[in-house]
Amino acid sequence: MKILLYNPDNGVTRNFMPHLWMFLLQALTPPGHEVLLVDGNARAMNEEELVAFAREEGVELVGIGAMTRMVARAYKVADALRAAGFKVVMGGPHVTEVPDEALGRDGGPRHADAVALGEADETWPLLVEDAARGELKEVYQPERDAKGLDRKPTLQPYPIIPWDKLEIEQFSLVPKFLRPLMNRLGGGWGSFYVVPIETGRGCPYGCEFCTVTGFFGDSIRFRTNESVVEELLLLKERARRERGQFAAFFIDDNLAINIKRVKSLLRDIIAADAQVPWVAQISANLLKDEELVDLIHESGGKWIFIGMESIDPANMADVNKNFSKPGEYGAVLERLARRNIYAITSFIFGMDNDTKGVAGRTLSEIKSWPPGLPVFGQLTPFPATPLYDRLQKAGRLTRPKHWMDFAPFVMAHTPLKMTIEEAKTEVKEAWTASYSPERNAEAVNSIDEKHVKYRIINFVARLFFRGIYFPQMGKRAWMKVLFENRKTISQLTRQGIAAARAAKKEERARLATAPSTEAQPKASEAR
Ligand code: B12
Ligand code: SF4
Repeated sequence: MKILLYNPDNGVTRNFMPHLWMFLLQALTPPGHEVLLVDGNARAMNEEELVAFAREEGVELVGIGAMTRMVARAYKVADALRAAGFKVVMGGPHVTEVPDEALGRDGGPRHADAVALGEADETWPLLVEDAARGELKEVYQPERDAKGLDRKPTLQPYPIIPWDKLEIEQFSLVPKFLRPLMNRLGGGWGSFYVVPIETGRGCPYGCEFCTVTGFFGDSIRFRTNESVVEELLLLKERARRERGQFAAFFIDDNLAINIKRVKSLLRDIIAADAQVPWVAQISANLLKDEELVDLIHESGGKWIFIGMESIDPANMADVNKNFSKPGEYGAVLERLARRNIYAITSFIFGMDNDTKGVAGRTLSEIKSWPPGLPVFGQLTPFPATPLYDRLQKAGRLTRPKHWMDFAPFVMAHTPLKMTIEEAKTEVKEAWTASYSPERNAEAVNSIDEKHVKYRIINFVARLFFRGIYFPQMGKRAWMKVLFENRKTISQLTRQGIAAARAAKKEERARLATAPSTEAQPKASEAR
């Protein structure tokens, strides 16, 4: 049977990195079936084009996965495919949280023939075999334990995702028009991939707005260190073979949730020489451990995503995230920066204690920290979260099915101390000020005691992150950004050339003063 797995485009981050679920389910598909992957973020197709593609390819089953914010788009695609006679199964967080919607059991139209609820690692092979026999059921759900909860996959063993062979050209982060130039610059920068790798699942913290504790459970399950190390070695081998740049995004919700275990993983990565540059999500409270931060550095950690949410402790208490202390954020970021590790700091506006001016207050705090990549959003009640239930009970949801008419950065409930419109304005102000050419220059200059490569990396990352709020997908948009930031670009170029010359000079001096065996070519080579 030919299966198509489809991920709808999110309209924002586009091809930032592949979605793990598609590659994982492909690896878990029983032998004898062929799986095609289409990520709408990297390969845009409208409904008609997708239907035509599925027909041409002779697809017999379509699997669609979606987060809440893409689910309306996912339903549209599913409707078109079903109207054309294809069997459609949907999975992922949203359908798990609101399964009746996809199946049309809530009075609305039906969008899927079947849904796979929760973690599908063990149900997917059964579903595929049922579909192949023409016996697809409506609902696939993990078996239940004695307490009536989903029995979660152990992640041991974990399937091999062949990153060394997979076709991922569409996910290169270097804009097409810049590739020839970047190739000429060398260093493998003509292509740059970020690849998702999970090392464990589950989070016990239960923050009020988050779906993770509900979906993956509060008990954490880890892959073996060996299987993670093997996956990293595949990436490293590909990077070497293709002379390209590959980074890993450890997508665990909190990589350091078990300090002892993460240290042992990082030590094993170092021992196996499996380091690739990596990014991971770690909460601020776990980054106080100096030894951990040393290991992050030694194992290739470059950027840490920290869900800071708010600089107001009252807001943190409101959303059950008291374990993360705003007063400690500065010290945590300094600790990372001392090892040249920087942070992607995520903030939420529109919390119940937020008032007008929250953007300005947050920005001035951010400016007192080492330069990171701040991202901003608004508090969103995702279905099946404690936040959703609280707001619903209080009658505060203004758009209870906000996902069906998705509006970027528009809240679905009214915060207590500001309006929905004000919250949107604050988010916009925060993005605009954080990635303005002036702020980019200021951020880069604030680390002028560091090697120029760190300033360049910081600057390039800022240009990409700016694109999350101000999409800059085409050549024109990029040219505009480059033009606006021309002063910083020429400053960094001058500094980069000077640093390269100094390094060469130093190397020549070193060779000149080195013992003759090292400095002189061997007699055989000289001839
Ligand atoms: C990586 C990630 C991202 C990446 C996404 C890009 C990418 N290429 O992956 C980035 C960093 C960009 C991102 C951004 C956002 N994210 Co995010 N993200 C994640 C994260 C940490 C990991 C996703 C993952 O790969 N998980 C591992 C895989 C194996 O799990 P899975 O996807 O759930 O798939 C399993 C099952 O669901 C099922 N399955 C999934 N799809 C399908 C399809 C079929 C057909 C079948 C049969 C089964 C199936 O099978 C898989 C194996 O069991 C999750 C949290 C988490 N732990 O999952 C949040 C999460 C998905 N994100 C979330 C959110 C809210 C966001 C943002 C909206 C945040 C914001 N406010 O801006 C943005 C929006 C993104 C966008 N622009 O659209 C929420 C989604 C909640 C919801 N109900 O939709 C999550 C669950 C985290 C949370 N805090 O609640 N995110
Ligand atoms: S926000 Fe992060 S720490 Fe809080 S429950 Fe979700 S995954 Fe866990």
